[in-house]
Amino acid sequence: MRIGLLAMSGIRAHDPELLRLGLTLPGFVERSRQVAALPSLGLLQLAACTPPGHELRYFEAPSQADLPDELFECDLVAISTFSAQIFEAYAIADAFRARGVQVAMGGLHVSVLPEEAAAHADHVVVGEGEAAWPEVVAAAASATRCNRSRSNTSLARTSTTWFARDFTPVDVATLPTPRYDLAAHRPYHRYTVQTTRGCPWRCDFCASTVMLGRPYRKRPVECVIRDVKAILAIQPDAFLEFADDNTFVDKEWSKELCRALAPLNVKWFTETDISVADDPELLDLIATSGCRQLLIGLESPAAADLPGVELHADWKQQRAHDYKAALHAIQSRGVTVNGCFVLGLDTHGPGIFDAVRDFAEETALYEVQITVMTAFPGTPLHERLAREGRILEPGR
Ligand code: B12
Ligand code: SF4
Repeated sequence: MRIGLLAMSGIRAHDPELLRLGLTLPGFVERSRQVAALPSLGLLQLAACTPPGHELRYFEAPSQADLPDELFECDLVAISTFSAQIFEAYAIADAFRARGVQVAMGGLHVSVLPEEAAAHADHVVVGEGEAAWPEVVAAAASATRCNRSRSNTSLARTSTTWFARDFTPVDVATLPTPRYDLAAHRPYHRYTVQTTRGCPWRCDFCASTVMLGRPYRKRPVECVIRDVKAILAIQPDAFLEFADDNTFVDKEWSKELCRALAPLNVKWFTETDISVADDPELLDLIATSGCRQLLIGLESPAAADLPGVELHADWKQQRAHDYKAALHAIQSRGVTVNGCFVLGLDTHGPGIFDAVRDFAEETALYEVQITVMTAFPGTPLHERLAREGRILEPGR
């Protein structure tokens, strides 16, 4: 069977006003080409779990209107979904199915809303895909054989939903190296590696813990290094992004990771919580092992804004008092921080714009990422706002 892996990376803008303006905000387009041009690790990971005997090809969907013909020659197309691109993903899936190509969808968005996805895909996978994927492939191959034997290109349009919970739980210690080789023909400079899955915290608005809500899991350092070496074999000066939610929760494991990365001379980026700054030895190792930037969800400059944001222990509120000292400790070692803020918390008023600017200037934050509070399906925030009658239109 010929299987197409279709990633929908990049910045996907749906706001008509922004599109009318041409998204010419200074540096935005240039930066998004760099930062958002990453291969889809989910799909490359599934590729590594595909049983032998199938032909695999990796594609990016530049836009709905611009899909390569080769994709329509596939027997099965696998699409990975985030909420930001879901309507486009469904339209693309519909186009494949209309031409007799089977579609499998997985990823965060459809894991939360599988019934919605079932109208657009022959196979919907809920949760981590590694264990279910071989079964999906077998079912799709058998449907392909059936249709060929009937000399009929139009497949029966039923949809099967596969739940990760019905399969053996994924053991992150035995994950195979993602098939980075499948993306080697594309001009990627940044590649992702996963070192951990999940996050011990539970932020109101966070979509990742919805799916990866099981215990925080660390991969063995030697497996991470094996994957990094596979990337370097393809792209010797690749910039690495760890596709983690919160890398440095376990400080001793983190030090082991940094010590193993140091001899490889790679430049890397990851996401972490502010507790990374509690351990000066770890900060030194992060700096000397090639880390260029840490992305940290600060959410709001003042502790008074943060009650109720982290639901287990109000952790973000408790730690806000340390923000300035922590940012100084990190950035003074030459590791920049991308400080992320959410605008639109219930505690925020119009003064929040100036407050974020003043905080960023005072702490000399190297980069700032501002997100308008967004209620992703499945999050506690979404449930709360729905309960309070505050979801005005279904989201994109
Ligand atoms: C790397 C990353 C990016 C990269 C993505 C690069 C790419 N080509 O994929 C970039 C920087 C572009 C990015 C951008 C954005 N991101 Co982002 N990103 C991540 C991050 C940190 C890791 C994703 C990853 O690679 N995981 C590792 C792989 C192995 O896991 P996975 O993708 O989940 O795949 C597994 C399963 O989902 C499943 N699976 C996935 N796809 C498929 C397909 C099939 C067919 C099957 C069977 C199974 C399956 O199997 C896989 C193996 O178990 C996540 C955090 C997270 N925990 O997911 C946030 C995250 C996905 N991002 C998020 C957001 C909000 C965004 C942006 C909207 C940010 C913004 N304001 O612009 C944009 C949207 C971009 C877009 N095109 O839609 C949210 C998504 C919320 C949601 N419900 O959609 C997350 C969860 C962060 C968070 N804490 O909330 N992001
Ligand atoms: S600390 Fe970050 S990754 Fe963890 S739950 Fe909060 S927002 Fe999500």
